[in-house]
Amino acid sequence: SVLATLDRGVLWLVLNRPEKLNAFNEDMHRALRSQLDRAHENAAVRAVLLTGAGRGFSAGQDLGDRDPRRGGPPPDLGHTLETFYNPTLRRLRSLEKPVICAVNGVAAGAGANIALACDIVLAARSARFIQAFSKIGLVPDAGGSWSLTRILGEPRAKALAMTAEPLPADTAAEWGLIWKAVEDEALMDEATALAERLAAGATLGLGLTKRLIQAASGGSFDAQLDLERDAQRRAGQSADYAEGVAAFLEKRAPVFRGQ
Ligand code: LHQ
Repeated sequence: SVLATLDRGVLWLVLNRPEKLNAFNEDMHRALRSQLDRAHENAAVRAVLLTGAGRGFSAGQDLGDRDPRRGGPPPDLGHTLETFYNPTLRRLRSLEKPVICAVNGVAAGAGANIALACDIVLAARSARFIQAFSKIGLVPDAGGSWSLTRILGEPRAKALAMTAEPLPADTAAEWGLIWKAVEDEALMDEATALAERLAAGATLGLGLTKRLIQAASGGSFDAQLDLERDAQRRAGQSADYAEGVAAFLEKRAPVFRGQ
């Protein structure tokens, strides 16, 4: 249910249940999680590119998985989050490699918020982000209550979450929720070029950059200066830094190895 290919340092992950708009069932969760673990462990993976097969990115939780009409006790969705969603969200954020998301079509519920947890989000102009939870009596999950509020502020976060109105890709870009909206036909070319460029870059430094920027919203200016010092100390000892400076002085293109 997740197609995975490693090409030029980019681990392509394609959510692949197109007949269900790539809604998440347990199988897809396991597959995505194990691929993200692979991305973490394998030094040959220098960037990840996440997208969806077919006309949607992901419709969130597969609502057919637990049909309430079948009866039985109410489900423990907290357990579902703890077991399946939260480890994946934590892995996406803690992975010290750039994760690019190409939102090829509708992204709803947890599907929208998984996209928003990626580092650089490109969306097809026809894509929409829907905080669908309120329509079925649920609350935003998969990190959405955090990312929407941090990025947009309470007024827009609350309106999106309470109304479940679809947010067009262009507006998402205008509001700073994503990096950019691009023409539908150009999405995969742009996302691939970006992922390949980053994968060929000084990825150790990019991983440290990711960690640093994510730490910023939780701390003070003073504490952040300390974190920058520590990260720069580490980056300054990397082979890529030596190569970057040598290439600059020799007026040639650098060859980075992510070390
Ligand atoms: C689907 C789904 C879907 C199954 C489309 N499931 N089949 C929840 C609970 C548990 C634990 C933790 O977390 C969560 C978090 C969540 O993610 S809750 C939110 C779940 N998602 C939604 O409520 C979105 C439901 N889907 C929709 O509102 C629409 O499908 C959207 C707006 C995404 C797309 O609309 P359309 O473009 O009109 O497509 P469609 O509705 O015709 O869907 C195409 C097919 O995909 C259709 O199947 P069919 O056999 O009739 O062709 C849908 O039933 C199926 N599908 N979403 N989440």
